[in-house]
Amino acid sequence: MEKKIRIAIQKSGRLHDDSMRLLKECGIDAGNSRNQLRVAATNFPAEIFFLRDDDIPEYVQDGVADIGFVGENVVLEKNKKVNTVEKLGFGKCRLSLAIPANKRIRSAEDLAGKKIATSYPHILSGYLKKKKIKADIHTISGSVEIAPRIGLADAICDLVSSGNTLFSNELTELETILQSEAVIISNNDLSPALQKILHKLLFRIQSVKRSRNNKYVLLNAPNEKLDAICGLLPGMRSPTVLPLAEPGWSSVHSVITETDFWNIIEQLKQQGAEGILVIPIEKMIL
Ligand code: PRT
Ligand code: ZN
Repeated sequence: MEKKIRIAIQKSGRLHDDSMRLLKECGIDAGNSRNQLRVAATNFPAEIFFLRDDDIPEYVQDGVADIGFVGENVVLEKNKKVNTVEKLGFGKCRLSLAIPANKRIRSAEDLAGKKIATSYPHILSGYLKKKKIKADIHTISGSVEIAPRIGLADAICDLVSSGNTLFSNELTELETILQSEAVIISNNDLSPALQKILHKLLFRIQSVKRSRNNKYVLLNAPNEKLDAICGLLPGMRSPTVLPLAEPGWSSVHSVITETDFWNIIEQLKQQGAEGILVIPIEKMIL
């Protein structure tokens, strides 16, 4: 029988939809499977397991699943023996210390002797130890943000993304302990057959990630400006230049990255580019 890689993803919660979408964009169809514990992909040697995110590192360590999609924050907190093999670019957040807005606490050092509520005792104790701060960690599993208001703690250490939760609980961020995003973890002893499937999956994921960060650009340029315009457009090798029916003009095609996108577009316009079209890329294979 053909070997299948067992992939653990979050059953429901913040990472579920993005994980399923990424698999789909990699051509791995797991159907509409939310209510099942596990489902076989129809067109890739994979089985998808739906689990609570907190359990994923242990299942991957123990070989119940071969790989898992989970937040880096969970991987570091659970501290299991697994390999982190790829960052996924979604589920971005930070683990931060926060304090009631009215407290006279200016830095993490001022938390010495104070009580900090968190669901991340392992990461927090490592951080405090490194900074030689002796504080009292109070572990709670949810609604950490209300702990100061009910007198349970002087500060909290929790995940933040937009900052709305802190704001509506009158808490201010003191320091960021960790930047996190969803990652792929793998079991330490994958067989060669499973490693091969993992590489195939990683190759597809990297192509999808690259395509999300890049756009395809088409524009018209007067021939005398071609050098300047091509200098702004590196492309995968170099830009493609095709003559237009109108004499003295060419069509230029290239790929630009999201990060310098507007900057490059403005410079292209300054150099006389016209009719600029920007198109999303579905897959980008190097
Ligand atoms: O049921 P299960 O155990 O699987 O899920 P869960 O409830 O433990 O986790 P879930 O779905 O809430 O989060 C899964 C993962 O998403 C986390 O481990 C992080 O890696 C990632 N993630 C990204 C976040 C956030 N952003 C986030 N903002 N996880 C939680 N939050 C919470 C945070 O704890 C706080 O309560 O959202 C609130 C803050 O958000 P803002 O936007 O108000 O700052
Ligand atoms: Zn959880």
